[in-house]
Amino acid sequence: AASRSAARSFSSVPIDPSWSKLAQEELKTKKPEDLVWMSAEGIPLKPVYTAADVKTDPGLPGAFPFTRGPYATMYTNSPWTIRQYAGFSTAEESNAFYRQALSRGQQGLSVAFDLATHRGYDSDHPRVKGDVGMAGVAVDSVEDMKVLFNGIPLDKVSVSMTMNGAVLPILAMYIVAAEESGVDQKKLSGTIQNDILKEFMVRNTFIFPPEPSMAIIADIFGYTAANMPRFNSISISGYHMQEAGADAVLEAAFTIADGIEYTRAAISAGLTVDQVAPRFSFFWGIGMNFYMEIAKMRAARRLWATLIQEKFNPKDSRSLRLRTHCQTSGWSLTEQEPYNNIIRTTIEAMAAVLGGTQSLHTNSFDEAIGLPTEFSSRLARNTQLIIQEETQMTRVVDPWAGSYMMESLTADIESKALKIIEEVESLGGMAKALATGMPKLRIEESATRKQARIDAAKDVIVGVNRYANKNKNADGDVDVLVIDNTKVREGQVARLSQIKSSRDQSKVQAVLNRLSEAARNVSKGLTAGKNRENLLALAVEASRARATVGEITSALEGVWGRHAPADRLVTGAYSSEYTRSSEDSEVKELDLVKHEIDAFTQRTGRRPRILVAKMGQDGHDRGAKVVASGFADLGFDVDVGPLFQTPAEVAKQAVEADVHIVGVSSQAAGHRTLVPELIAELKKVGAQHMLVVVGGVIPRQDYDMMFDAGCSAVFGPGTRIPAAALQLLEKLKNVDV
Ligand code: SCD
Repeated sequence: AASRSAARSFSSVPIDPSWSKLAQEELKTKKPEDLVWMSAEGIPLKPVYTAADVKTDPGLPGAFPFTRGPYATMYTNSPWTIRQYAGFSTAEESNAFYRQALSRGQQGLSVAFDLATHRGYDSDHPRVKGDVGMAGVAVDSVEDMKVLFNGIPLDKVSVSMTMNGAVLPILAMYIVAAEESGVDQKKLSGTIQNDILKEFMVRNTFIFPPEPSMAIIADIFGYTAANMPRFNSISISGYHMQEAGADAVLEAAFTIADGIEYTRAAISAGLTVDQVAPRFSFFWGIGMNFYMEIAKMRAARRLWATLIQEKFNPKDSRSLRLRTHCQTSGWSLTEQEPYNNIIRTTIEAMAAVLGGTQSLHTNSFDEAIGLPTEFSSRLARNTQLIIQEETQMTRVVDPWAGSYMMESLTADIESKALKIIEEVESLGGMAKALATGMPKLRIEESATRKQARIDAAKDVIVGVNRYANKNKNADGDVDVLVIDNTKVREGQVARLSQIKSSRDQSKVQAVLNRLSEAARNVSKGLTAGKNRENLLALAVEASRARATVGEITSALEGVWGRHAPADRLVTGAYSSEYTRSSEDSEVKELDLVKHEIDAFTQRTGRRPRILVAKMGQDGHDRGAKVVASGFADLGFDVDVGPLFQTPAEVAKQAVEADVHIVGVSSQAAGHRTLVPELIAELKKVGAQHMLVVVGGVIPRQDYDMMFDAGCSAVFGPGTRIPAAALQLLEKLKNVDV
């Protein structure tokens, strides 16, 4: 314990001496340095800041280096866009939801597609049985897209689409749906996420390998620059890095480094920085560390302006202006005492607004449990309306400017992030850095350390690791939206066959052949517009001819293949952080786990072995990775299955590795279909003795269904890793292994 508290003292952090004298009287035996708090980013927050801490003048909003905001007048002239991310089930149902939201104060749309669509599969593909319509809306063709926006004026309402893998068919279908409703693409305003680098890093809804994926992005830049002047061609996203466990510095650094890489990709494709950068946009996650998040947004704007100026010397000042969307942190929401999430979201929304966001999504309080209902969506939207219209917060631009603390923190984040950006650049830029695995591992290590701090109650989460309500029913039952996945799928399958029987098949085939030809030319290194066709232009033609998402994807996949990532696991980070952060009693719990593992090993001749599996198209793997790292550090043998498996594939791997436990991680509602199938598959191959446990976002209502199917345990969000390990070791005592 003595060495641990020594690690917490910060005698090198400069503290104002006059203040220290004043403070000493109140502190009695403590020292002023004891009040310094070290953030996850490794930035010390001091109890008091003075003018001596401020080294940088932030300048004016709307002017280089844009620390204070991309626009001069900001919200005083035009507030941020209230833009809630939504989509579920069928295009009809999502359309009705959008229209209602717009009538109740929402200002822009943001479409969530289902995982089948993200990964370029039509709804009738056997791999996506559990995914259709679940975590977003199912879209297979331009006919679905037309229904999705029916009655919504696309020349007036800006539409953001979160799509990265199947970005060509989806953006193409959006263009064609608008065109067939009488709106020319020139008039379309909105944003396509189109950020593949972070998919390879953390979000995992890629389809093709990195090189052709970057070619797709460059083609989209080229096409939108020429034809869609009001459309943002990319949303360079740090949000998903934060959700995967990145701290604020890692999030800012890797995102800006991604932006630099995309600018380079555009220039190599023959475009100029000023043709593309003014229509780049960004996307931050906003978590609970209030000052840090505001400072991150200010620092990121300054970094972008400075680095783009330095590296590409644009003529148009709009190329230097970082405009961003923000989303409150999904990860900070808890399943326990879900109404606390309303408060968390409000505080995070305030940080986004004080940080100067252009567009904002506020989470619904029930998102750690399941899909939001009409009630919870309304509360989430009203959170923004109240901040925008009741609080007068919009009356002043960047009110934090000149705060000793805020300017100092902004500069600290800037300099720390700059170091990481330089490290990425020295590896040859983000695409090359990604190939080394560096960014992914840094984020996973940060996530694992965070989990250890939470398990040790060093990072407090009210209602989870402190002040937990012993009365489990105190909050009553929270409703969640339940999707009838089978019904959505049947509807989609019927529409698909109707489209396929009514279109001109030879026309479809001809354009798909041209797509494959263009894909081969991409592989040969030819450039769009010069010696090969633009992929998005071809996808637009294909969509007009009623080719489907799956068909357009297959035409490319036939040439490029589907990307299968290699993976590495973080080791040592969990146990070291846990030991450093814990009180002695909690460290003893680790000894207890080790003791039980030894007993198991004595009894059976080998260590307990667990396969951590992900099924369906759900690529959210932070939970799976953290659990795998934690269990490995505790002394389990851990196998990590590849992403996107079918239940049969998981059963096969479990048998081959002869594991004792299969741990399924589910974040996107696939468990209802996939877990019972897995248990059936295990029986089929004679592995009914294996314990199946499931963890992740599992609504309370589904627990009985999981137990009835044969699960041994369900671990919701907030489960401490040592506690889960002890529970499993206890259960293994009753299993003949
Ligand atoms: C703005 N304008 C002003 C002004 N402020 N004019 C005068 N004075 C001011 N103070 C003008 C702008 O120039 C612009 O005009 C117009 O008003 C709109 O403002 P904006 O700032 O461009 O705002 P908006 O249109 O809302 O665009 C914001 C972004 C855009 C640039 C950030 O990219 C965007 O909306 N992104 C949203 C991304 C998103 O929803 N992502 C969801 C991801 P011009 O147009 O003439 O310039 C969800 C997700 O991934 C979830 C997790 C998961 O699934 O994994």
